[in-house]
Amino acid sequence: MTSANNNPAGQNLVEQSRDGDILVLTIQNPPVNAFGPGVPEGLHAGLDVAEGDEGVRAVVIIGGGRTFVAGADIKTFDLPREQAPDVRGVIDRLDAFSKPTVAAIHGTALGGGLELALACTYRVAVESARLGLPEVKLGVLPGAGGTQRLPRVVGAQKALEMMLSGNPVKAGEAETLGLVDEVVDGDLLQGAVAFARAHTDVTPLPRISERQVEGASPELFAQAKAGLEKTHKGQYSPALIVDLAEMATRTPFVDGYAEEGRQFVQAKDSPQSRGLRHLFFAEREAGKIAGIGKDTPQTEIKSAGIIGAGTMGGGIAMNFLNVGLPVTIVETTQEALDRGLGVIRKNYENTAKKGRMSLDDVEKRMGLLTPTLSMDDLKDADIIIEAVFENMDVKKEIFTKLDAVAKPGAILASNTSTLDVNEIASATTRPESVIGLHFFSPANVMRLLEIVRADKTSDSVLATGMALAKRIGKVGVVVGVCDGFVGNRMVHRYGDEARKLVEEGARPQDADAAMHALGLPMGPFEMSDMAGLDVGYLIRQHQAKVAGQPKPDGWLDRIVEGGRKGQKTQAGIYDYPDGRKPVPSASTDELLNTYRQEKGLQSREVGQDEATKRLTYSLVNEGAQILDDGIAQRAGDIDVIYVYGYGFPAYRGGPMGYADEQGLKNVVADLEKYGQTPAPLLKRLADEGKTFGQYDKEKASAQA
Ligand code: 3H9
Repeated sequence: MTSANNNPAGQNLVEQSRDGDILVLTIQNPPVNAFGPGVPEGLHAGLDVAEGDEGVRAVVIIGGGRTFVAGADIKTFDLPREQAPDVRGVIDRLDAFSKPTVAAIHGTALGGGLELALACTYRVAVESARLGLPEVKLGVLPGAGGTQRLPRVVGAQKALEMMLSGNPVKAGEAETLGLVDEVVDGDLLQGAVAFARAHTDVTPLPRISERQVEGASPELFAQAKAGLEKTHKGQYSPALIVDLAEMATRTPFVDGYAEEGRQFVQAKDSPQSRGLRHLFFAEREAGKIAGIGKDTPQTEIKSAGIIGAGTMGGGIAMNFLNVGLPVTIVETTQEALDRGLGVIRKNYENTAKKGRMSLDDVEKRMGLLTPTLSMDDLKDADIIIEAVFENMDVKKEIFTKLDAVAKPGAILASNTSTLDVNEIASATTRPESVIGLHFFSPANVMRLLEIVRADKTSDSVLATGMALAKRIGKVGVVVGVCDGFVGNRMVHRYGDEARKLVEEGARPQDADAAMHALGLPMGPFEMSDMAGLDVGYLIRQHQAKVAGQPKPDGWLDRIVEGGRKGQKTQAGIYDYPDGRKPVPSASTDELLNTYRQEKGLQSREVGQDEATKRLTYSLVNEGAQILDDGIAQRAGDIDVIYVYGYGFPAYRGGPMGYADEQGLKNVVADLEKYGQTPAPLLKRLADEGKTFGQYDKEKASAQA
């Protein structure tokens, strides 16, 4: 079968068949029937037949395979206009078509898929189908009539909700909203044909484009605009969606539709959309592991064991309980166990209070959790995840015990965030079963999972880890063993650069503001305060001791020595008068003044542009080295890690995607200007005029 994304233009990807007086057009463009080249052509060919044959009294459009049309083919967004599939052309034709047309929906009708359905006279769907306009998630707006037709069907408020969240509705709700005319029980095609046949005599044909929008008021749009500051800060396309929906309420369809077409093209060509599209594909690529095919055998995971009921262990346990997997959780004292279980219960009860879960569900999940003080109780677990504090000796001791207790074939995982998984594995007689699963805190919320492949981790264990990530709703990314793996290794370099900026004269809040300017919710110092300053402090002290160097005496060390450890002590680099919100600290200013004087440091004004570049490019530079070291498979993987684990805005494309957008030559020039040495791979790509995106593609085709 041809894939969704490589059909030469002109190919007809729509099968025609007849059921008496009904012409059935089946879109065949696996895997998701994207509206790519060949689909408009095929639909036009079908409509030609329907038009020319008096025996055809109605048309049914259905998707072959697992879904209706899941949207425009995102890969064609970069094509020159004349090569892009003419989605709007076929939609216009359907809107004006002289015979009834019925969209028969299963799987998902998303984006251009739903727009296709909205241009048909009627829509029927199976109960499991979902319908939505997710374009906002790609930095664009519905561009084939969606902004004008959806409000005319579901009303302005619901249309805004659907288009701004990008989330689909289920067929049942769609029927209540009038978006679906009938939910078909049984065979979709038969149901759709019967529906079409029952509507062959309707005149005039109802057309959504001729309807008026209901439920619109100027306040609704003003409120929607105001809300964007919170939900879509810094983003370009959401405000356009609001404006276009508003236009649908007061202008003829054709005017709003023409404006939508113009705005779609602009949004599509924006760096924000390029960034989000890059992330869309990077996330899907990240799930692929070079050399490990879909047929790699996997361990069936029916139960999990977790060692440690602290914040991490508890959060990890919740992921498994949420998908119905029983968990045995081990602690060293009854008190710690009770505390851990109490926190899990409280988390669930809070969710229930917010109405996002029933109390019954809380009990169901808690019922799957078995607390114990004995590691022996882990003997039946299919996977065991160690989540105790970061100490190699303790971890090795635990893995030696696990080796004795765990059943053959069980996966032994460590949630270490920095330690050498090879060394941990060496404490067992089965290093092939050992893997790192680095969850991010809060582990029940953060979507990232770094899957650490140690030297001897078997392919099967790795493939199981990746599948497990998907099952518990995480985005899994494979990384190699090194200090800090991908994310934390980059953060270390970023932290170094942030400290340097302050030494040179920036205030901590300036460095943080420089990253807010890029769209990060937190800058480096707000992040350090949240994580706890003592952790980095202890690492620096330890490293110096091991290296036989004098005790570190940086300004940050002095802050910690003054008892300010971050948010948890309500005082760190910032003050926390209300417990959570950082407020610039006079005490830190004073400490910095003294420090600079003592060390004879010259203070200078550091501009925001310089700070943003130095901080961001320190991430990019370390990312390039990580790539060259083979710790990450792809630059795209690094972006996925940094977006899902560290809050880098997806619409900037992640740090590596952002660097591509800036031009690697410029990145190198800036690094050099500010005294950082560009990583050899970065330098080479810049010299060759290439991007990280090209690097990933070339590597993938060399491996294919
Ligand atoms: C739009 O429609 C604009 C219009 O308003 C205006 C037009 C003028 N294009 O996610 P999966 C690939 S914007 C190209 O792993 P799942 C995907 O890369 C679009 N390719 O499966 C992957 O490839 P590979 C609005 C696409 O079952 C494979 O299909 N629509 C597209 O977990 C399987 O995908 C959207 O934003 C696409 N549109 O989830 C929907 N979609 O195997 C985006 C998927 O080589 N898609 N691929 O890695 C989705 O949300 C999910 O893919 C979907 C299936 C829910 C459909």
